[in-house]
Amino acid sequence: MTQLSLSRRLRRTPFSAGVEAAGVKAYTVYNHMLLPTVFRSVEEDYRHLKEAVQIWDVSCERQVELRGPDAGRLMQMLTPRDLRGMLPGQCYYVPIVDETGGMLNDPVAVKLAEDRWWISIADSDLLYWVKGIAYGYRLDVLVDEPDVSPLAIQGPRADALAARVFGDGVKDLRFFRFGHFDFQGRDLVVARSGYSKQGGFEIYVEGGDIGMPLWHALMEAGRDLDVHAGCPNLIERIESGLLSYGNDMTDDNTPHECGLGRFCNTHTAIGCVGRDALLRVAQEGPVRQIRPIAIHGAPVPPCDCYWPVLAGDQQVGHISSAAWSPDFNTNVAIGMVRMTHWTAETELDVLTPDGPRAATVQDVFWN
Ligand code: THG
Repeated sequence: MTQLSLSRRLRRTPFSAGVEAAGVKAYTVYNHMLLPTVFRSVEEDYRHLKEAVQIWDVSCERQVELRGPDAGRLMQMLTPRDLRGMLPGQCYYVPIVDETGGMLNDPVAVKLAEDRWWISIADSDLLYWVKGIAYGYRLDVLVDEPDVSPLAIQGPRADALAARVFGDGVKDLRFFRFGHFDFQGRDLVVARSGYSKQGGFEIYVEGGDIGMPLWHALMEAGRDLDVHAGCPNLIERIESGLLSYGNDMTDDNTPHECGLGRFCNTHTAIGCVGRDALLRVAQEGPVRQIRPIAIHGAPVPPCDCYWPVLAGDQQVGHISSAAWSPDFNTNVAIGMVRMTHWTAETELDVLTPDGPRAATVQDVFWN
């Protein structure tokens, strides 16, 4: 079996001791930090996530903190989503684009106060781009990566578990809103959000020292709920259409190609550095776009490179993520498909490492 050589560059997290004690079987590296990918098996973890509740070490969702009078102005320079209506206490899923309109990241922006934001980043070194803009425009803002490590509670029993540790008030949180909750005398930001469609919360754990105490408290409180250590699940996130930066999109894609046009208000997002470039695609629409694709036949192998998508002998796109779905009894996949072939029910072929497979463009994701 191939192994990953651990070292200081592959940063451990405040919860690594708990993750190891829970028997983590595999990791990936995300923002130069360990991210568990398997505990029992991807399929067993999937079943448990959909039926019970899991605690996820998603410390790798690092925060880029903006602090100072120009924090809001800087945040709007980064994204084509109009942030003028956003209030403290809200989280927004925001495409981040460069001057060509190319995707640099797809984080969750957390507005703590008018002059203080966290950008909860996906896997790219966004800090340098943000620091460069702040410096180049001489903005009055501090940009850094604080000691904040998200811990997620995900699954249908997440409300029950969170209430036992943070009190019933946590159940009143609306989707993509956060509140402040006490844990052992510390004030923690807790949001109703997370990288699954099973529901749950994300705790922005400020100060690594309370990481393991919180981990133990959640595990103890959830014993009778059958709480397990878990992690973002490949099958569940493809079924749900949750995109993965670096897998399903890169700086070669516009937000519109990624199906993130609904998170763009390019006309009114004044100040966004990619605005001029995006005004064109916002008007014309993209010529290729992310689509849910069912790949027929037996379970496919892991997708660690683009798999060409063909119409006859012409390439019309590629698959970037794929997995066997036990619940839908088909291989679920995320692909980028040209306009000529992106209509639902279009029959295509996918060149998998196991050979060509019939596939069908879906109308919507599976969940
Ligand atoms: N939570 C937090 N930080 C993160 C992630 C997260 N950073 C890395 C990565 N995940 C960023 N990518 C995503 C992708 C999708 C969503 C969140 C972060 C997401 N999307 C929902 C959807 O598309 O249905 C909701 C979007 C909305 O309606 O606003 O949740 O998971 N902290």
